[in-house]
This record gives sequence, C-alpha cells and structure tokens, in this order.
Amino acid sequence: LKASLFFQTLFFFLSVLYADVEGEVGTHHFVSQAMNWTDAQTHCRKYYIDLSSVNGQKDTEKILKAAAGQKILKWNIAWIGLYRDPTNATRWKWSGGGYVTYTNWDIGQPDNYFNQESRGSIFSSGQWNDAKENVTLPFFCIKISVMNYEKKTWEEALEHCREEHSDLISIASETDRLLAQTEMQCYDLTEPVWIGLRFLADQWLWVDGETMVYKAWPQGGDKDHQCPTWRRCGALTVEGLWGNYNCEEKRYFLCLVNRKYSSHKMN
Ligand SMILES: [Ca+2]
Repeated sequence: LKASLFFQTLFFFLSVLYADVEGEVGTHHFVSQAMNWTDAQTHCRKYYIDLSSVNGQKDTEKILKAAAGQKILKWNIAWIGLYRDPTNATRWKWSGGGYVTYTNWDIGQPDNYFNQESRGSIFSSGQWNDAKENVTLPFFCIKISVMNYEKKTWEEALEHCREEHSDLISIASETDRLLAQTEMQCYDLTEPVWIGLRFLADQWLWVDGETMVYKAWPQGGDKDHQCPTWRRCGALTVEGLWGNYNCEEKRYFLCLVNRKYSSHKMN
C-alpha cells in the first residue's frame, strides 16, 4: 500500500511538472471599508496576516476575483502591501516582507507625484499606481495558511489538506516565506511543521507542481537535503527555513487557506 501511495504521489508530481504555474500562495480578501494605507495594514495584520502581495498574473486574477461580487457598486482602486523602500526611493517592498520582484505598474507609474507617493495601490484593471499614504481606499488582505494541531506523517498531512479541498502550502518567494514565518510565530510553535515539499525523482518539488526555484535551506552545516536517503519530506523550521525530515515522523502541518475558511473569516 505504501509503495502504491508513493507511485501515486510520484505520478501526481510528474503529471503536473510541466504545467504553467506561477508561484503564488494565499487567499486574498477584499475589505470595502476605505482606510489609509497604515490603518489598512493594521487591519490586515489583526484579522488576516498582512496587506496582499502580488507575485504574478495568477495572483492578479485571484485578487480581482476576491473583489468581484462584493456589495459595493464599483471599486476603481484599492491598497495592496506595496511601499517604497525608505532607504532607496527607487525600490519597492511588500508589507509582508521582501523586495518586489514581479511588477505590474500602470503606464507612467510609479510617478511619485509631488514626491509624496510612497505606497502602492491596484486598479480594477490589475495594474498598479503609487499613491499618498493618507488617501483612504478599500484594500486587499492576504492569509496563506491554516495550522493543523494534529500530528500526522507527511502523506497523512497531504491527504488531510486535500480532503479539506486544500493542499499543503508551497512557498515560492521570499515574501511568501516571510508571511509563512509570521503565521508560524502567531501559532507559537517550537518545532518544524510539514509543508508541501517532497524529494522525488532526484529533486525537491512542491505539491503544486512547481520545481524548487526559490530556496531557503539553512546555510552551512548539514547538507543532507542535497541527496537525502531517508529524510525526503520538507518542513518549515521555527527559523523560517526549509528542513528535510523523515516522512514518517508525525508533525503539525500547514494547509493553504481554502474557501470554506475564507467565508468563515468574512462572516
Ligand atoms: Ca502615482
């Protein structure tokens, strides 16, 4: 049975290996109440995890979808977690952590109008504009994972997430990693938790089909992850880095937020 599960998993990985997937995690939530950027950030950090980050076209579609069907007539522009690096005005960062790598500025933006625009917003077209921090706008918050306080093996954890119409989380950027680490800190954990990382067919893969491009293995020391014999499943450590462990060990685990959770949160 164990062997067949392994081949099922292997087949799953290989079948999606070439799918065109961008590395975005998380569920976005539209908050229609207008606030300035800093108050919006505080609100998101209290009720979700942070202001939304946007890491690609797929993320943009998810954001726009989150605002569709809201009970407001029309939204034109809303805050996301973009802010100008205070130490270098030409660089942008995400509220959740990390520098902006993917950009989707509107034509002529960011224009830093009157040298006063240090925060970033998104138009309903999906394109970005820099704006003044004290402008009040609706906004988008992001939440990425749900902690499961039941210890399971890696396979059992994957199965559990999928039964909930979710998946073990994949982390494809520095911003995603920092968001996941922030969430872990909220849960006050002292040991690594399973994430959707698996060593199969001689490489580390994410359960969403992504090959591992962004890496956060600990520097120096143990290099067992390079060619693991037994420890072929990935966990997020308390330090917010990848660790490779024996898949049969029972650990807490992080599933992606699914719709069911989102609707609870909104009510
Ligand atoms: Ca502007």
